[in-house]
Formats: sequence, C-alpha cells, structure tokens
Amino acid sequence: IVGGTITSVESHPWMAAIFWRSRSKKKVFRCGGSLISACWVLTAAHCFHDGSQRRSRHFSVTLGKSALNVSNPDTEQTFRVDKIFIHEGFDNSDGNYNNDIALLKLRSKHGRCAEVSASVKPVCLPPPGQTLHPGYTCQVSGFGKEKHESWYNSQYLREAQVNLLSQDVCRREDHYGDMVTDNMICASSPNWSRDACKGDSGGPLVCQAADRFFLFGVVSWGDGCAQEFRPGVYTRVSNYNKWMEGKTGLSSITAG
Ligand code: 4AZ
Repeated sequence: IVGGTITSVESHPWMAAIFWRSRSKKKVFRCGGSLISACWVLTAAHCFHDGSQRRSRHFSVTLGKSALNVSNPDTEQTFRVDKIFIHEGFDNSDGNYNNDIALLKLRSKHGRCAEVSASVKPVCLPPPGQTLHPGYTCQVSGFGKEKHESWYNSQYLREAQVNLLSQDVCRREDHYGDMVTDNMICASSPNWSRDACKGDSGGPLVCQAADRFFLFGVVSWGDGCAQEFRPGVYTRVSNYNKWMEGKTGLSSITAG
C-alpha cells in the first residue's frame, strides 16, 4: 500500500495472508486474500499463474494477522489449503489479467474452518451486478510495498482510502484504454498519492454501505503504484457471484 496508514486486522478482520512453503520449509508471503465464509478465501488467479495451483499443499493461509513476520497466537488462525480454484477464463494473453479471481478452500480441522473472533470475520459479498457510483470512497488493505521502488513488503498491515473511477475514465487513452475489461474496476486517490502496490495482489477492496463492508474488488494490477493516470485495477467481484456459488456450493453467499 502506497500512501496509506498502519492498521490492525481488527479493522479488516476478513484479511487473509497467503504463504507458500519453499523447499527449505521457509514460509514465503505470496498474496493477500479475503475471507468470504468460514472455509473460503477469495484471492487473485495471478497469484498462482506459475502453475502452483496444483500444489495446494505448499500453501497456507493465516487469518487475524497484523504483522507479517511476527505471529500472534492470540489473534491468528492458520490453515492448510485443501483446493485452489482458478477461474477458467483467467487470461493474461493481453497482459491485463482478465478474470483474475481464485478461491482457496481452507482445510478444516474437525469439520470447522475459521472461527469468528475480534480479528477474524468474513466480509459481505455485493449482490450480483451491483455497482457503486464513481467517486465512491472505498478502502484497500495489504502487506504490499510502500513504494514501487522498495525491495520489501510492509511489515505491518496497511490501509488506504481510494475512490472508484468510472469505466469511461479508466478506459480513456490517457489512462489504460481498452486494457480495462468489464470484469475490472479502477480506483485511485484524487491526487494519485494512494494506491495498492506489489504484494497487495489478491487482497480486498472494500466499500462500506448500510453499515457493512462489501468486497467490491480484488487487487489485480496497475502500471506501477500511485502514478498519475495509472489507477489501481481490481477484479470486479460482483461479476462472479454465480462462479463463486458454483465452486463453494454456498447459495446466498451474498448475505454475508
Ligand atoms: C503487482 O505487481 C501490482 N497499483 C499490484 C497492484 C498494483 C500494481 C502492481 C496497483 O502485484
């Protein structure tokens, strides 16, 4: 997150940290994600585009995490990954990560997955096709870089406020042109100072409506971070309710 502030997971209790276990058994941070129900985390397909989706046993998901390299047994819940579903239409042949969405099934212990607490709680999903007006203020969160040039991820969870852009503006030639499909939604801050960055991929863009937080976007791509006319691009979650219901078997997943 560029231009944001340190936050705690209690303010983003759906935040998931996805790790990959290297050959030397080291846990390497891979991507962010969002808890959408007790056993399911929504993230970006491109987090697994190296073919690693068949190696679900090499991944773990930690919920309730505020610091990347320090574990807090009082707040954290860690799971192995049972299965990774990459969207069948995920396509990067145009370099724009179309259908950049994936679901991770957490491996339950004794038939239970995530247990709700002050630091772990699923986010609501927006109703199918739901749109918010351009300018709407939302929040992006993650452990990604604080500057595009930085070598490191943030050690602490960060959040930033960003505003939704209209499809017309984001598709203008001085923005991204036709790289932006209907499966994407763009967001930026008015002076381009706040944005998601490398390492935030897969994480949540949430918008508050009627006293609840809804997951409107999954951090997907952008040209650099917090650059003029280069908004953050997010997977448009409200296009995928049917896909999510099909994979999870959960109907009315929208109710949150
Ligand atoms: C990345 O490389 C990335 N500014 C993610 C988000 C953005 C840019 C790059 C958005 O994962």
